[in-house]
Amino acid sequence: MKQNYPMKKIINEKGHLLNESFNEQIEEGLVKELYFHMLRIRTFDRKAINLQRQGRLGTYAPFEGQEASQVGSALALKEEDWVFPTYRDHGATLTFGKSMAKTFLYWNGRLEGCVSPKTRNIFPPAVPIATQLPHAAGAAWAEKRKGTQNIAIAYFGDGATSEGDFHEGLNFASVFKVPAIFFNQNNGFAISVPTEKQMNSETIAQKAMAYGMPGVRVDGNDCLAVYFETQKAIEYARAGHGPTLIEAVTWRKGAHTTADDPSKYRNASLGENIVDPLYRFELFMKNYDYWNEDWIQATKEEISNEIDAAIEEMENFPPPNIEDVFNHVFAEMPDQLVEQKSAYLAYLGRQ
Ligand SMILES: Cc1ncc(C[n+]2csc(CCOP(=O)(O)OP(=O)(O)O)c2C)c(N)n1
Ligand SMILES: [Mg+2]
Repeated sequence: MKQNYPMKKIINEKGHLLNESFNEQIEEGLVKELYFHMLRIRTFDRKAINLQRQGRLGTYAPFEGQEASQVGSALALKEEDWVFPTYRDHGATLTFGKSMAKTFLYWNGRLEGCVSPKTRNIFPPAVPIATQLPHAAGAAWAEKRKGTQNIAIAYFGDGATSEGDFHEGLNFASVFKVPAIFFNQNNGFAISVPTEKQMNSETIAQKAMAYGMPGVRVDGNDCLAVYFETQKAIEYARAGHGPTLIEAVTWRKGAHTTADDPSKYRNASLGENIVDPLYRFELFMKNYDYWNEDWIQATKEEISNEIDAAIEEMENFPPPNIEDVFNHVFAEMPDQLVEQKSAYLAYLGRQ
C-alpha cells in the first residue's frame, strides 16, 4: 500500500531541493514566513514548558518536532477558513492568528483562552479524541450550502484514526462532498501506544480510499512539502471537488504532556535519526541564499518581545469567575447542576 501513497517531499534532510528547478516556484516571502512562524512557535513551546515547570502554567502538551506540519498547513489557509484543532495544535492556531496571550490562558485552564479572535474561525482545542472531525465536516457543509469558497480543516493525530468519529467525519464529508481537509499528524504515538500497535494499515493516507476521497502522504518535517500539498488539497476543496485526507508523517520529540514520562515506554534512541524540521529548513535557507543573519537576529528579538508581553498579559489577567466552572456546559442548566452550583457558592459564603 505504501507505494500507492508515496511520501511527498520537496527538500531532503540536508536541506537540498529534490528538484533544483523548484526554487523558481518558491518566493522569498514564503520562506521567511515559514521560518518566522516555526521559530516563533518553537520558542513559545519551550517557554511554555519552562513556565509549567515553574508552576506558572497548568499541564501543557508540547509539539516540538511537529512545527513544519503545523506551520506549513496553517499558512496555506485563508482568513475566512475554519480551524478545528486538538490540544497539540496551538502551533497551527498561533500561526493562523490566535493571540499568544489567549493561548497561554488556555493552558492555565481559562475559559477566555478558548474564545476565538473575532476575525478568525478557530474552535476550542478538542481534548476528546476525534470529536472535532464531524464538527469540521459540518462547518464545511454549512459553507458549501451558503455558497462560499471557505474550507474547514480538522487537525488530528494517528491515535484519532481508531475512533468512530474519524469514520463518521470522513464518511459524511465525502458523501456530501464538502470542502474539508482532514489533516493528520502521524507523530508515531498515541500517548504510549506506537502507531503499529493501534492499526494494521501501513499508512494513514490509504484510509482515504475507503471513503472515496484523495489520500496524500507527505513528509511532515518538510514545511515546503506540507505547505504545497495542503494548498493543493485546499484548491481542490474550494473548486467543489470535496475533502482530502492528508497524512503528515512527523515525530513528537518530547513527552505527550508535561504530566507524561516517555522514557517509561519509548527507547531514548528512537527518533534519534530524525532531522529537526526547523534545523532542516535552516539548512535549506543557507543552501539557497535565503539566510540573512541581521533578519534572523531581528526576528529572534521580535519573538522574544512578543512572548514576554503575552506572559505579562496572561499573568495580569483578571482572576477567573468561579461560576464559570458550572456555566456554559448546558444551554439550560439541569437541576442537579443548579443545586451543586448554589451549594458551592454557599460553601464560599457567597449566597
Ligand atoms: C475519546 C477519548 N479517549 C481517550 C482520551 C485520552 N487520550 C488523550 S490524548 C490520547 C492519545 C491521542 O493520540 P493521537 O491522536 O495520536 O494524538 P497526539 O496526542 O499524538 O497528538 C488519548 C487516548 C481522550 N482524550 N479522548
Ligand atoms: Mg499521535
